Amino acid sequence: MIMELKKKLKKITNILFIFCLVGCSYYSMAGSIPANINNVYIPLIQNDTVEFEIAENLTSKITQEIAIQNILKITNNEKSDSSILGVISSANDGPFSFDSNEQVDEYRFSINVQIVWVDNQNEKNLIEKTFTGFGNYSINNDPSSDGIDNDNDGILDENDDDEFGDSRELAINIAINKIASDIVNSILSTW
Ligand SMILES: [Ca+2]
Ligand SMILES: [Ca+2]
Repeated sequence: MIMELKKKLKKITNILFIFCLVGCSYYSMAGSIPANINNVYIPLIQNDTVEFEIAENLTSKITQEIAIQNILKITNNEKSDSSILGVISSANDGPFSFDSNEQVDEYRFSINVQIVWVDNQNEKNLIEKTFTGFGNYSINNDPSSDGIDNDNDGILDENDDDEFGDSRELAINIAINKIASDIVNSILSTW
């Protein structure tokens, strides 16, 4: 009787083992993060534009988002499992819409950044993509009363806790936050 039970248990264990094997290989085929990637090194993003401090702010925002989401361990060691490397290729700031007197009503600040997430051991790019972020603002009015949905979230002016402060600075931060969250979502979608 006991022998029979042991045999049964062994059978179940074997089945579970096979399930695990199938399961694990299924996930790797579905394009999960390679098992060798546990941490990420994020050096200062290169800034090919004249816009001051955006590279510093974007680098720290990406680092912060990854830490908050707890996806990968952040390391300062270049010999990491993976690295996120970026180049801000453009930062444009220009008229976006005009009023009936042909005066600029709305400006748009937009940033383009090329990002690669590299698997250092296999020298393979896990993500290679250009990310874009923008924020709209008025130079005549405060973000909380400019009639512009500055961060494009569907909530306007005084109803939106995020719409306050220096209008151009806000637009830049909105663009940076959007890019950082899109990068983190891209990493998550490779899971
Ligand atoms: Ca808003
Ligand atoms: Ca506003």
